[in-house]
Amino acid sequence: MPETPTRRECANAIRVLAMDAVEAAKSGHPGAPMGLADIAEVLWNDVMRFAPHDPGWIDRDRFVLSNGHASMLLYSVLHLTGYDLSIDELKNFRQLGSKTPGHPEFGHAPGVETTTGPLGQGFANAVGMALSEKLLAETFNRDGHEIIDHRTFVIAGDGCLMEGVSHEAASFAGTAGLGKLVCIYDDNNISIDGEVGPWFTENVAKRFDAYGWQVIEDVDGHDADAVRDAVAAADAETSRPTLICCRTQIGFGSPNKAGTAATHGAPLGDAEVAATREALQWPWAAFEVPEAVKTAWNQRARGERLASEWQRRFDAYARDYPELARELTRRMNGDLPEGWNAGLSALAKDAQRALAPLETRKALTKSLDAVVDHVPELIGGSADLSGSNGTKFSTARALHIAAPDDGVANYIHWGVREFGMTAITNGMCLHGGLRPFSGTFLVFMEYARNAVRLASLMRLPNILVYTHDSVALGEDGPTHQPVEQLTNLRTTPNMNVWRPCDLVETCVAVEQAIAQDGPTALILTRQKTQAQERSAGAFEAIARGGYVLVEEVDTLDVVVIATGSEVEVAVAAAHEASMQGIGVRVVSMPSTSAFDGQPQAYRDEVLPPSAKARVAVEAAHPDYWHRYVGLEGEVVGIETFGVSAPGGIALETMGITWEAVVAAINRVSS
Ligand SMILES: Cc1ncc(C[n+]2csc(CCOP(=O)(O)OP(=O)(O)O)c2C)c(N)n1
Ligand SMILES: [Mg+2]
Repeated sequence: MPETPTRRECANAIRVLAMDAVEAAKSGHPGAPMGLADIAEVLWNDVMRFAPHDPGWIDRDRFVLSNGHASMLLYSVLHLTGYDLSIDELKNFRQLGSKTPGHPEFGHAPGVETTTGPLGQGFANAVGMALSEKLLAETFNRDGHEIIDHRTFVIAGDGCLMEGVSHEAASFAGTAGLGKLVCIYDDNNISIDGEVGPWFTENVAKRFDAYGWQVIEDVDGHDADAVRDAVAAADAETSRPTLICCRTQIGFGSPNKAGTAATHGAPLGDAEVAATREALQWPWAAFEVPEAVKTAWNQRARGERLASEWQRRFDAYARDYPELARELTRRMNGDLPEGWNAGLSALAKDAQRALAPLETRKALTKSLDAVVDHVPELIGGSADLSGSNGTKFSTARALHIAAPDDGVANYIHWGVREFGMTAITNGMCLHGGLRPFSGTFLVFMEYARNAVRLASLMRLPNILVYTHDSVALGEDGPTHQPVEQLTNLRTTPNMNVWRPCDLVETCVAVEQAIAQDGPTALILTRQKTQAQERSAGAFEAIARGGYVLVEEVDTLDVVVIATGSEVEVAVAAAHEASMQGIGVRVVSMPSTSAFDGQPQAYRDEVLPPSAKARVAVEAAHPDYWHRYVGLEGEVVGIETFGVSAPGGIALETMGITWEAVVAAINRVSS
């Protein structure tokens, strides 16, 4: 091989590494990395600005591999360009404890910006990253100081562009005018079942054109110059996102399997690997990359240059705008400002004195009003239910609605796009610098479900507001009345779930959500709830997720656990039971996830192991509560779909009444 390898030779390094790693793992997806290798070579060697020695450099271009099954493309490139990802990690592709899991996972290999694999969501994450870049640039850049100025690149395959979430996100990105977002479409005409003709025929280019994107069609994805020219055209367009449609051949280089679905998700096999090596004129052994190719790929020196050049510009910015520079650094580090929660604490104290009934969704608005000005990185939104969700705080400046003079947007009308909204806000969390919260009805969490799961898998500090949290929402009926969703959220690993009962608990829930570095679901009522009286001790204990709210008599006969709007039901039942001579303790449990994280001693104090007579009440599926009430306990819940009727009647019909709780108390105590 000559001193300077050709571009094709550099790209072939990706092809063989991908093919070899899949062979070694005896599983994986060689086809897409082989098909995309020429494009990746152009992106990493010519186009993107990044710093392998400093993967967290805040002004790096972001890259998302939305077709996450092509993970070996990303791992190969990260290895070759000089990220801290050794060849041994590539040899350990898909093995336990490696940095190279089957699909790219955030937090494993440096340079992996998000977890992808569930098709289409990476695309939406990229939209979120580009949106964050735009909003942060508007907030922090000053004349002559373009301190935030990076692009977001995403590669998406046929699968990603078939998935509905990419349609939602593409539509939003066009509307939002994300000029620094570039999507490269791997148009290889193949998905798992074969040539896509029978199931994917629409004109993708026309669709994106209709979304308001610049579309560059018919690019030969194996022609480096053509790809580079297309990216240059994308760069030149500043007000629209760009889709570059690249025709590629899946499994490029494999003499007998290229262009077929056989390369999609299985090792090529020894014979075909050998034949491919031959066809690519790549005589080197598995995982061996010749020095000249390594040198051509290594981007460490360029990355150091780019990052230090940016650092010089940032230092100048910090001299001219020291406060802005400090603020940007704080926000990108994910630190909260000094005293950020003072307003919330004051509101909670006032509310504890005032004891006014209120919908907990309206309690959310009050809580937000008490905190948003102190935490400027908060950015709200709703999927077309702003008024219903209570997400729109009084100083909200809505994207594309607020006058430019009002300042940078801190509120987004997401339109009716729950999945897109959630996957996009995941991308915003990944980008850093903004803290999104967004709302819909609890029942429509399911539309967004897999993005909720990925927020949890990645432990992103995404705040998910879900209102109209039970059959008590009333007349909209069973299609809108959640039953099984709370259990679903609570059994999602890493998810923090809060279902506060009144304004005081809502203040605490919002505070905990903001303080978290993982995801939180805030579950709120449509209807008014009573404000609960509390001792000073109970007030302090709310943050622990579960605490003794009411102790009716001296003897502890029965513990009743309740959340949200059913706390008042439990309190009424406890009162009645005490008249009957049964000693009842009411435990308010706004957050099982927070409560479960408390020391055993505290949990035993609230739910004494000896107190086996227990009742839980929640207007939702009962099963989750058996872990708190045990086999001897009872749960007053809802096991069927709801009914179309006014909220009070719906609750009564579904058996969520204080009388039902009293009956259960009597049964468990007898
Ligand atoms: C949401 C989701 N559904 C299904 C899958 C399983 N799956 C993985 S790749 C794939 C086909 C994708 O086709 P394409 O994007 O064209 O990939 P290519 O075969 O071209 O590499 C499917 C169905 C998935 N990963 N995510
Ligand atoms: Mg395809």
